[in-house]
Amino acid sequence: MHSIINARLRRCSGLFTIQWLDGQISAITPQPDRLAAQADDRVLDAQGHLVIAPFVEPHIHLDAALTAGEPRWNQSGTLFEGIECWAERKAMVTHEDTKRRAHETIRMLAMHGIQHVRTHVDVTEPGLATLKAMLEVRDECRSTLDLQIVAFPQEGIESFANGRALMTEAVELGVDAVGGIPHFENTREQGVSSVHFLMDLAERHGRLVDVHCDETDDPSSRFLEVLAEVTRVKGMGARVTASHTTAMGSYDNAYCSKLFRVLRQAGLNFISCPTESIHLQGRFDTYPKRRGLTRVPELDRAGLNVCFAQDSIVDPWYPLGNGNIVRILDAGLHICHMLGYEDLQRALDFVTDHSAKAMALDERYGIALGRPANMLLLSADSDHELLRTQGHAVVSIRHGRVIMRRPVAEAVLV
Ligand code: 17E
Ligand code: FE2
Repeated sequence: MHSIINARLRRCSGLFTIQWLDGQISAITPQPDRLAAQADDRVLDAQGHLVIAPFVEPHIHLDAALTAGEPRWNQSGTLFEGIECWAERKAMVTHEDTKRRAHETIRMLAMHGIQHVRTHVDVTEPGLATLKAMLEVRDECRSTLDLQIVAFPQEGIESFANGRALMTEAVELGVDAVGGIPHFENTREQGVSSVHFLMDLAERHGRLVDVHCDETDDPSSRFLEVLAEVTRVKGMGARVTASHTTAMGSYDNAYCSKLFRVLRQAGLNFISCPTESIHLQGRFDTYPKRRGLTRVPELDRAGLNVCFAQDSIVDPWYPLGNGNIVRILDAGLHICHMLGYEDLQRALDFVTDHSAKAMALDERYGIALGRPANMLLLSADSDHELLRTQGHAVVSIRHGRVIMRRPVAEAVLV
C-alpha cells in the first residue's frame, strides 16, 4: 500500500489524500472532492473517516500482565494486596514465562492500534531476570510497536535490599527511563531521598523519568511536590512524568493552588490510569467514596500535559483489560467530568498526542511530511463519534505496511 484517499484529519476541514514512500509520509494533499473508490489494493479508501497517528499506551506493566489469580486473587482490591500477590508470583517467574505473556499482551495492544508503549518493569528482583527478558522483548517487537522500558522499583528503592544498586544496574543494562515509588517507601524521608536518587541517576545517564507518584488516597502523600521541584531545578520538565498522582484527588484546594504553581514551573507530564484507579482507590472509604483519580481537567486547564493509560491487563491489580485504549479514554472522561462539548471535540488528544509528548516521541510521531508512515484508520469521522459508537481502529499501518485489519460488522434489525 502507498496511499489513503478520502481521509479526514483531526483539526482540519475537508478530505485529504495521504501518500508515503519507503515508510515515510511523502505527501498530504487536500482533496477538492470526494474521490471514487479505486480498484487498486495499494490505495485505501477511508470513506471520510478519521486517519490519525497511532494510539499510544504510555503506562502499562507488561511483566505482570496475564498473571491474575496466580498464585492467589487480590481479595481486598487494594494496591498493597496487589503488590503482595505480585511478590509471590514474581518468585515463580521464568525468562520464557515473562516473554510469552509480554508478547501476548503486545499483540492485544497492536490489535487496538497501539504502536508506542511505555512499560514499567519491576527491578526489585536480585539478578534482574525479568528486566533481561523484557529487554529482549523490546527488540523482538519492533515491527509491531516501539517499546520504552522503565526501571520500576515495585518494592522500593530505599526500603528494598540493594534497591539503589538494582536501579543503577538496570540503567546500565539499557532501560529508557528511570522509575520510582516514593509513597511505598517505609518513611517519608525515604520517599524524598528516593526521588533525589532517581532524578540524579536519570540526569547522569540521560534517561527519561516516570515515577509512580502518590498512588494512594492519603492526602499527606506529597511526593509530587518534591518530584516537581527537582524537575524544575534540573530543567528536565519535558523528560519527566508523574504517573497516577491519585492523592491529588484528596488534597485540599488551598494546597493545590500552591502545588499547581510548582507544577507549572516544572512543566512535567502526567499520566492517569482511570480504570485502575477507580478500582484500586477509595478502598478505605465507606461513603462518600472518593473516585481516587488525580485532577485531570484541572491539570489540563493549567496547561500541563496529561494523558490516559491502561496500567494493567489481567494482573494482581486489575482483573480485566483487553488492550483497548478507547475504553480507558471513555472511562476517564466519565470519571473526570469531561464529557463537555469542548472535551469531546479533542478527546483523542489524551490517548495520542499528549501521550506521545510524555514519551518524548518528537519527530517520530504524527501525520506530517517526513515522519514515519505510522497511522490508523478509525471507524468514525470525529473524536466525539468514535467515543459515542465505542469505535475502533480498523486499519493500522506501520512503516507503510498494514499490520492490523479489524473487520467492521454492523447489526441488522430484523
Ligand atoms: N504496581 C503499582 O505500584 N501500581 C500499579 N497500579 C500497578 C503495579 C499496576
Ligand atoms: Fe503502574
